[in-house]
Amino acid sequence: MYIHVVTTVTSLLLLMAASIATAHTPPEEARVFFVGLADGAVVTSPVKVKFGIDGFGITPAGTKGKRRHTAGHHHLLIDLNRVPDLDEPIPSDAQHIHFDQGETETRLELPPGQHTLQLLLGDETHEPHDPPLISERITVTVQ
Ligand SMILES: [Cu+2]
Repeated sequence: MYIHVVTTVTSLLLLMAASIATAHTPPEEARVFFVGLADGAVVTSPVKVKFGIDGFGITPAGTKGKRRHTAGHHHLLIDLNRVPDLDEPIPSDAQHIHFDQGETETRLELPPGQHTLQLLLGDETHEPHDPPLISERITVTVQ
């Protein structure tokens, strides 16, 4: 009982500290995910990829004002072996695709074979949120 109370108070304090520390903190239940594309799917190129988000919003890169605290934009990570540095802006190259306009889907040209896909939300300056909103990394096979 005593331990339980201490734990609860500690997590409450941590929660308060977190919300004071940064305005770019998504709620704990927020998540990003692929819509209609399952891990292990066999697909043809171009692959239609839809980005889902729950508990947080979508807004274009560079958004000013309060909206930037409650929304971000999607990034598609392609064939990455590891998650990029979550304390830095997300790189922009063929393996890190930014959806600056707040797009929620794309048609992706991929060569035949296995590919991994992962979503990572970024803020107005393309930095991941804290905690990051990152999807499961799925593997698809392009025929
Ligand atoms: Cu970005």
